[in-house]
Amino acid sequence: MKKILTGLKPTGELTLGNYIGAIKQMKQLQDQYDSYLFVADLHALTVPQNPSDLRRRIRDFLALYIACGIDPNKNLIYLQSENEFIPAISWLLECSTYYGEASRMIQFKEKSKQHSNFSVGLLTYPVLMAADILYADIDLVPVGIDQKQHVELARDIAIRFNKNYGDTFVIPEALISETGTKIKDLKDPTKKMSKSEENPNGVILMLDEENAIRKKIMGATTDSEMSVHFDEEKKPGISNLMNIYAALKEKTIDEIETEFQGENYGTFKKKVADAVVETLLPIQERYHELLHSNELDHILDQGIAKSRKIAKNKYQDMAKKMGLER
Ligand code: ATP
Ligand code: LTN
Repeated sequence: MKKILTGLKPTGELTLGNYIGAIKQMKQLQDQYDSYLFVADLHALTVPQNPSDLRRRIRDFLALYIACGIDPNKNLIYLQSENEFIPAISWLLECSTYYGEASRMIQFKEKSKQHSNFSVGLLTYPVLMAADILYADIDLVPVGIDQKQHVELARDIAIRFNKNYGDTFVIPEALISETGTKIKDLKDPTKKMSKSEENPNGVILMLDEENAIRKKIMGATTDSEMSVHFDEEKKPGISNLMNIYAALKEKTIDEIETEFQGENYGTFKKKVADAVVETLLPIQERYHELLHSNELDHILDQGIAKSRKIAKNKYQDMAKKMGLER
């Protein structure tokens, strides 16, 4: 069975866009692959973090993903920072990475421009990401298009290491999902629904309360035509609500057009709000249950034990090949 790995950077809050665009797909992938899922908490440190916020977000993210249906029996789940062999492997890989390669990464170029003083970690970030992937002989890495270049760097490093020291790593591939529907901002449906958006009324957070969800959907920007008809150019607001409804109810756009023929926007929006509430409320309930039990710790304890064992073997193999031996 092929191995797949997802890394979650615990920054920001998860939105309905993340759920429909990424988490739902992950639930399908976990049935087809040997799946690894980890919180990239070491990666979060490349930019300044408030320790107590970071600590809370690490648990929050995990609890939410599991509450959404990421199954601990189908995924090896762990925290990156609890596996000390990963940064050790990263160092060995750094010594097989050219400065030119690392400094050419688009994310590094952009982020280093935003700050006058930035950490060396921002430069070595993709090498640590290569370690995350290569230690476990991962075949496929599902990532957004912004991370594709980093997976390609991991491939280059792996190919070089294999050439210099003998077969050590599986060469991973990025899995870019282009098919997922992009959910748009409810207030400005020409923009992506994004956790970094300043106007909270356009964004549904996974942990929003029922009243807030209903208010945001009832207040979504639409048009003056009064027909539930899909046209992303002319009717971006209604089309976005139709996409949300389609994804959550597993219906086609045609079916939705038929269902709401002759109905007004108020009736349609109420149905969309019902669908979102019906989806999110049980997830939130499970999330709170997880946060207040020791289930999360149990899952992480099991995950890290396996992950460390695999990483330790890989580290020892690499170190030996590189001449680090008594
Ligand atoms: P930001 O909004 O700050 O750019 P983000 O919400 O896009 O961040 P990421 O961590 O980059 O967060 O995204 C995680 C995953 O969720 C990616 O696979 C991305 O494609 C998906 N995703 C995020 N927002 C949406 C959205 N509005 N519609 C569909 N998929 C989304
Ligand atoms: N860089 C990714 C998070 C990440 C990751 C990984 C993803 C860290 N290590 C390994 C896939 C595989 C991000 O910013 N979302």
